[in-house]
Amino acid sequence: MRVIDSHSEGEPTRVIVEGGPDLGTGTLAERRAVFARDFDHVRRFTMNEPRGFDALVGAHLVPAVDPSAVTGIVFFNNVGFLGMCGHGTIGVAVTLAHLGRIGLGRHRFETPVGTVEVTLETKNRVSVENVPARVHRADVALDVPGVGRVIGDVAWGGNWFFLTESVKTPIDLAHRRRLTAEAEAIKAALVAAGITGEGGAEIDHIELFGPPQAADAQSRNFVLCPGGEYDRSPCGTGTSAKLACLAAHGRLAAGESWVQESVVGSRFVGRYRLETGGALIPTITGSAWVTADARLLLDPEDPFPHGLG
Ligand code: PYC
Repeated sequence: MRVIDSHSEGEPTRVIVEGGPDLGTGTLAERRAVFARDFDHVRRFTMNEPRGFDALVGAHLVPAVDPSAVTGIVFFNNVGFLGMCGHGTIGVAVTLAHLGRIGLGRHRFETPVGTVEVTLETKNRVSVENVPARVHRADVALDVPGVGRVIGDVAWGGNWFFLTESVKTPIDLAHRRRLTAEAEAIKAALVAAGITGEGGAEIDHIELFGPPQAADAQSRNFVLCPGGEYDRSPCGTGTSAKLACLAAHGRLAAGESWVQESVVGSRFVGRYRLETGGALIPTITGSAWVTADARLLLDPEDPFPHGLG
């Protein structure tokens, strides 16, 4: 299997460019289901140690349904599959540019949760106009063992998030273990309280916010991903969900910029527009850099053919 690795503002993406599974010709959501049902061993092979590690997000490129789109993408991680992935979309765009498959300008990518519009501004700088974001429940109060009372919103940005400013632990790498434990406790409390996204969907990302360190940023975040690792970037779908919350609380107007710092100090710039009918369309801008063009190998005698996990 040939893969190209990159990182988007610190968060890694591994794009399968040759040797990935044939998922058929259904919708992207159907092809994600085929991947999960028939090829989960490929996900584990690509993501797990010793070839991968828990923070890595995978992207499998498949032919788009709509011929006006450059590619379809199925995103996955160390424990399963994602709807959309903002940092991963930036990584795919920079990877396709690296391969000479796209040039500067606007392109459409299909994902299991909708089509996104990607603008390659330079060989590294990308804006992603995401699927519509929305708040499902605002100002949810939650009593979290070991953390205390937390107030937050449940919002969609391409994945489901619980977003809160209640946790007062400093958002920096020195506190990453405590932040992880607090976010995991919030996730468990949401499950215990029966709080979900729409239609009972699991809230699989927890996003904690604190003050920024840079004078020109608005906020700093820590995002717990489904597999227990934290996002090194500010999280594209998480920043999209944040924009929906800011709009719902009257804290950010359409067209204004929101500079979201990550726990490592990298940043995405977010803004949104409102469509006729009210849908909130976020745009996230950030950069990615290619780090490897590699072949993943499997020795038939390897006792752990699909890795550990
Ligand atoms: O950037 O949307 C994102 C993302 C989701 C999980 C990790 N990164």
